[in-house]
Amino acid sequence: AFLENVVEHPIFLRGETTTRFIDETQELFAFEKRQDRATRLLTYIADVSVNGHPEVKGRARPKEGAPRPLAPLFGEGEPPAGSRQLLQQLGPRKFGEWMRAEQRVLVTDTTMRDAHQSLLATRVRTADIAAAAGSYASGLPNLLSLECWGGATFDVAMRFLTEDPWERLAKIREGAPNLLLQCLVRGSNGVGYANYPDNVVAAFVKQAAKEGMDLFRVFDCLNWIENMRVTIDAVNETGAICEAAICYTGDVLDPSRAKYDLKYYVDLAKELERAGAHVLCLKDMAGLLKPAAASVLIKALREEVGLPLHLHTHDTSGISGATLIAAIDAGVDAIDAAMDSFSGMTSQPCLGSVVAALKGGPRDSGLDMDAIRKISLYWEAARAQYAAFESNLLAPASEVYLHEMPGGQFTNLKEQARSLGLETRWNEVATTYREVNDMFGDIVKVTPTSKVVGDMALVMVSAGLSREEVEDPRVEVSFPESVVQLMKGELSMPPGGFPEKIQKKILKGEEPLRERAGALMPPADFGAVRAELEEKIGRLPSDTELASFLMYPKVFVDYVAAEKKYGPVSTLPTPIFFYGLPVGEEISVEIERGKTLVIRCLGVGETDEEGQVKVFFELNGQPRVIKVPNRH
Ligand code: BTN
Ligand code: 3PY
Ligand code: ZN
Repeated sequence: AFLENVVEHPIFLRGETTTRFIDETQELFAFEKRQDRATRLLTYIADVSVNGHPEVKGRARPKEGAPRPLAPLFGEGEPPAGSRQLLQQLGPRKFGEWMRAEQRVLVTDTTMRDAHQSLLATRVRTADIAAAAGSYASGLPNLLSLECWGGATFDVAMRFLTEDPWERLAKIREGAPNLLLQCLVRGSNGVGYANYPDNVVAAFVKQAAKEGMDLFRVFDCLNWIENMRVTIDAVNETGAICEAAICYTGDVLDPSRAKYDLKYYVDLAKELERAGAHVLCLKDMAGLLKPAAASVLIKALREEVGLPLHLHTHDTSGISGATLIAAIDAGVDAIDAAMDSFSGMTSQPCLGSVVAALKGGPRDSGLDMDAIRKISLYWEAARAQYAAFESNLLAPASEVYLHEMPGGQFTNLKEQARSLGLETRWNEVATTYREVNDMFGDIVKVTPTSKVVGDMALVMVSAGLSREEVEDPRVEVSFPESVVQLMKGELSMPPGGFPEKIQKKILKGEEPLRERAGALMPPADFGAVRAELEEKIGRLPSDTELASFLMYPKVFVDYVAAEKKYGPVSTLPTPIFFYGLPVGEEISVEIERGKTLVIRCLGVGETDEEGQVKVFFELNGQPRVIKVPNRH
């Protein structure tokens, strides 16, 4: 091993060795194999430096020399008391009453969840998210909440970022002890894409509340309240705020979309109030709510129900700022917005601009413009690291009123279409998406139903199938599995069911469910599942690990294996995580509180006959050599 280290050392290879080479080059003596955390982390850095990260392969690279994001702090010591202390004081029911009585517009910042889900394929890492928590806590203590968890973040954290979503929650909780933390839960689909047994969803919610989640926004992908009750009840057992969401679709002022008229929304709202919600959310996931419709709908909802109303929208059309102002004039209690540098397009409206528009008026949010600007600058620098995940969407698009795709899906589906060679046929995909919606009975499209409609649209465009052909019983169509699941009623059920003819064809004679899927599933036996997981990971799993496994059995086990191999990669700065450590550069990484590694890369050797490459490091001043395969 020693000789190998000599002949492969960059100094040796460059022919720059002197008589002092062996005496002065301590890393030549580094060949121990202890697989401690530091070694695993070095192995990861070596591997990604040599091979690159598969997630950014072939994609745009961040600009050279971009500044490292530095999260600002405002003031010294403990942050001022905020919405979280108010919740602890009042409890969730009274907190809702306080929201409703409040004159100020209450603001939720979505940057940590929906904004990057909608702009950067959910790829923003814990390191960048958690770093900002203290900035919000000290600079914007009168925010209503930070939406920072749930939705697609849970899956993506484990699947693509090799990190634990619960660790993210813990770090945000620690950084922002004064603000409500908010998450998105897909009713009985949890934070996944399928139905789970009732006790799994309930246990998940309980665990999240225990780990510090304060506000659960609960929706169902077809607005089916039966599918939301288990989640609503579970939230109400925890002391957290239960915010029940109605997904907005169609156009409430358009008589040709009468299925989704004012009565439809008001009835749902009343039912959710009866179901035990503390807050009502109007969730406009695609950004279809036009200003005039917002005026009418918000007024009606606030007149007909006693709950505070929280509006969520997306700026895909470019007009959502006007929608927010109309909603605020109509009396909406709270709004969602994204920090300026993460706003617009498929994301939420621009937080700073909305706050500025309200300044000095009767519904002034009270948020500090200077703090907003500084926090936005932080996010701007953080965003620059994720150039690989930027979509090429350059302008707002009124075509959203045609296809009605949720903000988070729009750019994703475009990317999927591109990978299928349909890049130049996007207009067909968009039109077909709408046709599938109409064929399925004009349904709510939000995760997971939006994915099903997207799957079907891609199949039709790729195979050149028209709606007539798909509906024709004589034409053989191979339907995606997700479409079969939807038509069976496994995700949720639309009021009045799916159109019978197409449902029959898709199910090929199989009967659809007559009941809620979650009620038909046997409850999970947590003891048995825990034992199964222990067997799989070779140690006793924690409660949060069990909850992850119940949501995503395979993704979680793969994550554990990757973490075991590579160590705590979530602690690496984002450029290092995706691109490795450039030769000559040094980083310090806090792998746990008080335990910091200082890592410098000294050089990368040649590839040997076995295809292995040595990477030379200095770890806390000590030389280390790591061998990794060259996979090029
Ligand atoms: C996993 O194994 O699921 C986590 C992904 C990490 C893969 C590492 S990143 C550097 C190196 N390059 C690869 O292609 N794979 C590894
Ligand atoms: C999700 O379910 O992830 C969503 O963002 C739905 O809008
Ligand atoms: Zn959204």
